[in-house]
Amino acid sequence: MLDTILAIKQQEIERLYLPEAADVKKVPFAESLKNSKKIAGLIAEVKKASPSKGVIRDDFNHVMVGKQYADAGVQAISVLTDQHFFQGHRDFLTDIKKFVDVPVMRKDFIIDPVQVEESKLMGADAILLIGEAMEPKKLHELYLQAYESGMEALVEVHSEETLEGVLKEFTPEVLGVNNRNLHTFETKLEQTEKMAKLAPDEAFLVSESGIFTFEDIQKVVGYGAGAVLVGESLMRQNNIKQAVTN
Ligand code: IGP
Repeated sequence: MLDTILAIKQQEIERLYLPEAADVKKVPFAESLKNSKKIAGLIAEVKKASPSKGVIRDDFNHVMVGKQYADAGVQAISVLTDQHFFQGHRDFLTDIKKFVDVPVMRKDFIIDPVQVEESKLMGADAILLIGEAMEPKKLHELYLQAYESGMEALVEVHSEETLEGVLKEFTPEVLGVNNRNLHTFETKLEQTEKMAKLAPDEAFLVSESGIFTFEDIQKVVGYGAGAVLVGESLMRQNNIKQAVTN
């Protein structure tokens, strides 16, 4: 699946045109996650659909969801901007960013410098970089480009092998463990435990995917996660604010 996604991304990159710069103010991402007073920081994801589940919410409105997350006091908002597989759009991020004060991260398959530039123009405070999508050296280059252009990055890995490769090259400030395998969609929270054992203490750990209950949060925090990234289970709530507060 990941290979198919990346092949389509490559085609999109070839015909990409850059948007006009959004007039927004940068908000610190890592700092917001680290300063959470709750058991873990929360990155809430604006996710209309996914390749494994299809459309998650029929009455989806990206600005409404983003505002509700911000009102509920989440530490950051992740916006899926991939159109082809997740039914997102880059305008979703720009629109949401205008209405909220919390940091907004762009969730997409970023594999080329032009997409980093695009993210900056869209108004993103942070971008996702996926370890499984490219060689560690390239990942590091895009990571540095993000910070040089005033953004931050969440570096995500799924497997031990990928993490080891990344750590040989550099130590990301914020390290995400995707509990879901992007090739098979199999999701196991224990993936966070495995990666936590390999991760250096300086990397702030985020556990991503497959988190549905408070017990799930307690579990990954026990493994060493300082924050969680939650999409589907929040998107299915009738009352998002209440769900976040609980
Ligand atoms: C959210 P979930 O199971 O809570 O909906 O997962 C998020 O972790 C998931 O959307 C995700 C993702 C990704 C999507 C993690 N890494 C990379 C696209 C690309």
